[in-house]
Amino acid sequence: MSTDLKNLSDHDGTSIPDAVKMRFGIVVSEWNKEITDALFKAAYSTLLKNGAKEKNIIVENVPGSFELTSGAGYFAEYGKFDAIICLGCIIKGETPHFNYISQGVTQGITELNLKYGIPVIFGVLTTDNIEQARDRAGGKHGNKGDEAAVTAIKMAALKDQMRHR
Ligand code: DLZ
Repeated sequence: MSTDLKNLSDHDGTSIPDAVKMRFGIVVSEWNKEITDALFKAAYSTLLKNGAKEKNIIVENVPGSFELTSGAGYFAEYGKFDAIICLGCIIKGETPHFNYISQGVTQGITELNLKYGIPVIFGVLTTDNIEQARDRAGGKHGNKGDEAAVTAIKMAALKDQMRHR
């Protein structure tokens, strides 16, 4: 196995489009709150850092990662957003629950992307333990919330660019 693990949040800030006119929805799962709070804070500040206005960032919580699909679906159905960011953390336990929740939310978010044509971003950690989650929520492997925000901005800009082509 490679030991050359790079910090996943090492993106080139200069290549991120301006988010000043973009509107975002963020759905945050309450399970493993220590982690999802850290993901949220990073995502929110990355949006602001790239020009998004506070009034254009709408945040809602859902109980667990499984509910991210319906939460994001409500945003897509009833709101007007350039991108929706889903943040969650699923940690392996003693039962196969982990697999069902992970599969459910992955498939659910994929379907939302196809159904609504709005970028719905998968900012969900799926880890073996809390340490791996901490490493990816502001630790040695960066912050997945930051990456999710960058992805949201890039996909929203890409959609806008295609629409005006
Ligand atoms: C039930 C459950 C379990 C065991 N583990 C997690 C987890 O690690 N991360 C997470 O986000 N949610 C978990 N949940 C809750 C489910 O996502 C969901 O909220 C419930 O099954 C109710 O639908």
